[in-house]
Amino acid sequence: MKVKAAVAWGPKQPLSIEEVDLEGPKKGEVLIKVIASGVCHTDAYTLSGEDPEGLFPVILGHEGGGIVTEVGEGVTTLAVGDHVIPLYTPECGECKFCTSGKTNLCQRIRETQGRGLMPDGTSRFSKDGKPIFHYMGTSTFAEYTVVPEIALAKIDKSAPLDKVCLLGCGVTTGIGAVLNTAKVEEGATIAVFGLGGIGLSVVQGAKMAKASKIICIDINEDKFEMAKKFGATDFINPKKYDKPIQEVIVELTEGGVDYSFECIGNVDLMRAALECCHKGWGESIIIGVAGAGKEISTRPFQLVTGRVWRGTAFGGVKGRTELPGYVDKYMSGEINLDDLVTFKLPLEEINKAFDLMHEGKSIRTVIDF
Ligand code: NAD
Ligand code: DAO
Ligand code: ZN
Ligand code: ZN
Repeated sequence: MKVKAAVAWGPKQPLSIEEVDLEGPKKGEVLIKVIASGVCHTDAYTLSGEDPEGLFPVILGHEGGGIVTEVGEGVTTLAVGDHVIPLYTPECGECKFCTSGKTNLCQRIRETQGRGLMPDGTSRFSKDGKPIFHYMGTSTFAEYTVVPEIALAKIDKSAPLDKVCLLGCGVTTGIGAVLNTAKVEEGATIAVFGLGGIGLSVVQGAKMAKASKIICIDINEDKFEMAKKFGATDFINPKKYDKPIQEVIVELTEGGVDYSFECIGNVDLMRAALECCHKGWGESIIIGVAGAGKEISTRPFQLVTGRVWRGTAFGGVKGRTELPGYVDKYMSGEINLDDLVTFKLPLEEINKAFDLMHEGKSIRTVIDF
């Protein structure tokens, strides 16, 4: 079929809206009509050329919501008409990773997904006979997309897809990092570095966990008002200090925070986030994705003296099992998505969504198909 899609022909180029060919779903795959898709910093990161796994030409997008329109051979858990959220971290339920009980990083289709292909090693998208790569197994910047069955979470049909699409990445990542990865307890103190969609969702998660102090660090002070709305208690603009920001936070908290979260992708701030943690028990969670070739460093004594460094992908959330519950929490008012949608744009204006992100004017722009 012919579908309209935003194609990234190469790094640093604007996305090009065109009609591309999309083959129907093969064995174990599902065709979905994309209803909405958020634009995440990770899409911009791959488009920038900084992503070592970045492939071109590609159809980006990984924060979508859609409706099943066709199922391939052997698909048993989804049917036409089901509402779904695509998962860049799939859940087969059977691989060594899924059955470990220790991680959400299902590896069943990791190798082909990393090569921008469906599990059989080919792409469903093409233009003039030349293949276009899939992105993170999801490619939601297209009117229709093909996704493996194990990479789709079936959700409540009454949930608005133009809101719950944000649960396909940013919001789940932030809340999951707090509840699943850090397991923040009531009364804990928190520092959040970066107040984009991810950082604000960490703030939201910290509030849900009943953290006592939620300190936000960002160089764009416009973000502080929204963070306050989500439950943040203290605000720091590092540009206003002439000493390392970890020192400022340690002083403010009488020894450091219980948990910190890096939501930017800056290795210097990853160090600051670790070093602002309390001696003996403070844990720092890396969420931000750093540029190709970047490395983190600290004095090993920081770890010897009890600080812990961890990372998280998709907030440690197992998508097929746990995401429907996140949607239900939105429907019951326990998760706020509405305030995070700062702009809605048609696919034709998707490049504006990237501009708004780079200008620091948006939290999330949702593409409304
Ligand atoms: P965003 O661009 O919307 O937000 C980043 C925020 O960081 C902005 O508010 C910006 O002002 C702030 N910032 C930038 N430089 C700063 C500095 N030097 N000091 C303080 N603040 C600074 O991005 P986002 O969509 O929220 O994504 C954040 C990061 O999380 C990205 O690296 C993204 O790739 C990553 N990410 C990771 C996962 C995961 O599963 N681990 C999932 C989604 C996104
Ligand atoms: O299993 O090796 C693996 C890779 C899993 C991919 C997880 C990606 C998480 C960070 C990227 C940002 C998400 C948009
Ligand atoms: Zn994302
Ligand atoms: Zn698995």
